[in-house]
Amino acid sequence: MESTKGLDPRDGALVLAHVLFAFAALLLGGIAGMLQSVVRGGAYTLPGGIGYYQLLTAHGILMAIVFTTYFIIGFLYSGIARTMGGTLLPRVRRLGWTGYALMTLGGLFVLIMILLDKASVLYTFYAPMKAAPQFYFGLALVVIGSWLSGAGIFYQYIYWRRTHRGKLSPLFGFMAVVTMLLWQIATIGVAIEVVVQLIPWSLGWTETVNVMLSRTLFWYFGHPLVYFWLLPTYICWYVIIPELIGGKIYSDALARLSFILLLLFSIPVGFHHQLMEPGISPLWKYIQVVLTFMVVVPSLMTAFSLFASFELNGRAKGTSGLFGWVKVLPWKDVRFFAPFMGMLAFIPAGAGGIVNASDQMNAVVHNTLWVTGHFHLTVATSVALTFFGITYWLVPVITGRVLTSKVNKLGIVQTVLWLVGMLFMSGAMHAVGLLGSPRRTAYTTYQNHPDAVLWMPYHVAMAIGGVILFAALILMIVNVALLFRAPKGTTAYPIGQSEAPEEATPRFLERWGVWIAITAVLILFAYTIPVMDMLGPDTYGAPGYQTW
Ligand code: HAS
Ligand code: CU
Repeated sequence: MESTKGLDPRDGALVLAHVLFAFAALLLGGIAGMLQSVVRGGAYTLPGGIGYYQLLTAHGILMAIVFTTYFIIGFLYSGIARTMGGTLLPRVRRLGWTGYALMTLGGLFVLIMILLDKASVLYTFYAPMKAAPQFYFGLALVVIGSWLSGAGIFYQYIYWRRTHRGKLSPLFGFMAVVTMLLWQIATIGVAIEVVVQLIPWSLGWTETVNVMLSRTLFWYFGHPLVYFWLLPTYICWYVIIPELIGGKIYSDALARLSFILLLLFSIPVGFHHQLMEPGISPLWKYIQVVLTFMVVVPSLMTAFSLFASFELNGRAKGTSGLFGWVKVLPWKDVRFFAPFMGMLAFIPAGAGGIVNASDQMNAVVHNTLWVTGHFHLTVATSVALTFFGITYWLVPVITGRVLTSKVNKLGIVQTVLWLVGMLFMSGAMHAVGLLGSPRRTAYTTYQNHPDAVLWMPYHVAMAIGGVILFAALILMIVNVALLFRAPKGTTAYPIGQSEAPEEATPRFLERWGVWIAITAVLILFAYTIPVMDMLGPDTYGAPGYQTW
């Protein structure tokens, strides 16, 4: 194990640039989110000709794409620097900065087009809604930038392996490689959609677009996208949390196996977002649903592993009984408390996902606010709270400061406020979704239809939640600012140690060629025939629409 001193300042600058950009996006996206919730609650109309869908597009992209991607890349770079060599190789740092520059340039294009109201197509940018070409160019640049950032991570890892022959790679590094591998393979789908279909179409070079194909390519990417958010969250839960509670990683081998399974099964499952769509045969939907249930397994393994780690820690500290271990967890430490609340939220969140994936139940919840409730629990609670938890030690590690007890306390308040806001908002979304209230819809009473009248109290609860969440978000921004004013001191980068010796981890887990090949086979199996159907002679192309 390397020493636990801070980061090389040059690496710290790269990481901080990513993290601060992420929080700027969170602030802007949060303003949009709060406004949406009060508009939908019927309490407010947007000024200055801002459209509801324009705002919703900005919210989705800033939160789901910008906040997550920047935070993740920053966090991964910090961890590979810390665990694989103590500093980034100059070439890796260059790749990181080039990726950052390209993503930022592309992101600015995207944002400007949304602000100009030329791209109110929501974060899934479904065709045949047609945005201005610059919007799609921006997206392509973001993807290319992220590929360079990923390449940096691979390079550092390959160099480490070459200079440490026969040694097991550090768990953090291994997990960072899986995360970026998942991302590189998944983004191929959206890159094809954007470059081959959407750009020529929005430039007017092609008249129509194959909608089924574009949605399929999107969800080929869209599902692994949600695991791209989840894997770094799992890195924190597997690698960082054991150290913060003063315990050990339960099993290095199990952690690696669960990441490999997530790589294999995250991609060939996009149809679970398209269960209600025509044009895909039920057989292939069924097959992808089976694969979806496979991808639940590594999450259950993760839950098991976390419980084991907590329980062993409790036993080592002399607790007994079924829940004795709960008593020795560091409840007053926000670095633990926030991610732990994320884990807790992930239990109902994951259960909701299993509901979504079940075909008959998907017919009930699809396109309703239930789905919005689902992803506000997964990404906006489990993932977001974990990223907040990471921030409380990552920023001090980089700036050479300490987490003061004041910021720690504010952090706990922030977490609780976030949870309360989410309970109102996501809880109401789940409930009203079951009553049929649609997602992606501005305020309307449908001419005072009795159903819509029934929905209104839930929409008001969503708005209350939205306002509480906004207050929590502002507090988070304040906390980040306070971290920069904390007293100087040393903060250790918390990397957990494994219970078992290095030999306990089978080496085949690092046979990347095998895992990539199996991933490719699974993808080809799940997608080849349905995509050939979509390219067949009787497919219909749609012209573009500007619906806003
Ligand atoms: Fe999902 C839609 C199915 C997980 C995000 N999902 C979405 C959308 C997003 C999203 C953003 O099958 C909307 C996309 C859009 O705009 O249309 N989802 C699943 C399934 C899972 C799942 C089966 N989703 C996630 C995660 C996300 C995410 C993770 C983000 C991070 N989802 C769907 C489906 C749809 C969908 C359909 C389409 C719906 C539709 O019709 O449009 C599973 O992978 C979940 C597995 C998770 C578990 C939980 C394990 C629990 C753990 C915590 C342990 C806790 C501890 C603490 C140890 C089985 C690991 C305990 C302590 C104590 C004291 C008790
Ligand atoms: Cu999915």
